[in-house]
Amino acid sequence: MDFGLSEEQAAFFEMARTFGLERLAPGAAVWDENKSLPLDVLKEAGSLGFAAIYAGEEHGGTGLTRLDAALVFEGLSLGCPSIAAFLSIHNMCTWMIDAFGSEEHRARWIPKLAKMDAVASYCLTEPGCGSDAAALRTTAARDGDELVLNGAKAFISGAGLSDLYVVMCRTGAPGPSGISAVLVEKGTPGLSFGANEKKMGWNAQPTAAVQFDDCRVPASNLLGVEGDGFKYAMQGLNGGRLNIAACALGAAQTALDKALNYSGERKAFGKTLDQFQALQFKLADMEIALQVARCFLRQAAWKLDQKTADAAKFCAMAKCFVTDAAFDVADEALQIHGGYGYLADYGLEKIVRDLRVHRILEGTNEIMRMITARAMVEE
Ligand code: FAD
Ligand code: 2MC
Repeated sequence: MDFGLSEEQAAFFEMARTFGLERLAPGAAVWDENKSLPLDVLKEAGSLGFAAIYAGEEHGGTGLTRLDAALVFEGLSLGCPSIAAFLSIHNMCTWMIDAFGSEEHRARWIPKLAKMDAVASYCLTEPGCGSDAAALRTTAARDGDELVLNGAKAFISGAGLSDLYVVMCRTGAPGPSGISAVLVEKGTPGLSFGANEKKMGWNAQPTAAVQFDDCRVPASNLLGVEGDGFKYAMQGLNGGRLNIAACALGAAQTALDKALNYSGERKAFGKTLDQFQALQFKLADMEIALQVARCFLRQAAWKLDQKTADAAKFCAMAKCFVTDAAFDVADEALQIHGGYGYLADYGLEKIVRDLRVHRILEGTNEIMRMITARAMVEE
């Protein structure tokens, strides 16, 4: 067993880390405060191959592995988890189109998505169902050569800004097998968006409802096979969950690095904080938690690359463990900064606000436990 990174993987990580620290970190606080997404910076990320990381090379994807992607998202989120996570959702959509789309879909969209000349959103959640995703009610009814969409999606990252929406909707009977995935382009009559939600974190990216009112698209916009959309959505989420975890990991590492530096400078009772054993043990526990999280995440990514039978279970377990551990580390890092941790200038409170939602989206950590337990019972 080789636990080290190959030379190539170390280079990908270094490239992403440098981009995260030099291109994302300096703007992160301002983007958060102004609630603005830096599309120009995202395009730069696209030019490095970070917008279609595990899409095939045929149409301009980068053709890397899930493990490589986990490294890239860890590196980027050292600078800003909100921007890195936005890119991760875009990557999930890009991969779904590359993996399940027709030759026409792939030739049309992958080159643009890979360069961030087009941005994609993933539309599964609805106002009435989030965790129980297979209960979704948005319909796509066939009318000649068209599909007519009606319904609403909630909490859609990138809604209003994105050029392309991968929409999971009902084309058949209740339950997962009646769900299909359909591509809807911005500008299609009948497609509209709610107001940008006011959020605790992830402020650099928009989140809004998406509404379909007799929204007509060509029937050829159906992604893959009718009735297989739920499975595509879940397969997309396997990789998405790894990436969301990787984003939490990178941001928590930044929080830990800040806490270590601060505890070496700040004095109390005549010595620096890092001389108190209680705080040394706290720092040690944080380091242990992140190293365990990193190993576990990379193992899960490796399993997805190898297509092992237990890969989906490992993606769920890693998402749950890593995002919980990363949030706890970020919160402890804030605590080590005392009152200064609570001030925006120190950068800790933003990380805590951003990482809170990693325990909720792409499947709550309760649902990750449910997936794990179901697999255990089946095994
Ligand atoms: P519910 O499903 O109503 O759950 C409420 C609570 O009950 C949770 O704690 C949940 O864990 C718990 N619960 C539910 N069922 C069970 C059970 N069986 N056992 C134990 N506990 C249970 N969705 C998209 O499709 N695309 C996006 O781009 C997207 N972006 C998002 C961005 C943000 C900022 C946020 C906040 C959400 C986003 N989501 C997106 C939606 C997100 O995936 C859902 O919020 C999430 O899946 C939970 O669904 P829900 O909010 O409806 O909660
Ligand atoms: N990988 C591959 N296939 C999967 C899968 C996975 N992770 N999960 C389910 N499937 C398949 C499953 O094998 C089954 O296929 P088949 O009929 O061939 O046996 C089919 O999908 C239906 O699965 P279930 O019978 O398990 O469906 P059920 O409704 O009981 O439960 C559950 C599905 C709870 C696991 C799913 O609804 C879920 O993951 N809920 C959480 C929703 C979620 O993650 N939302 C995230 C929205 S995106 C977001 O937040 C962003 C920020 C982008």
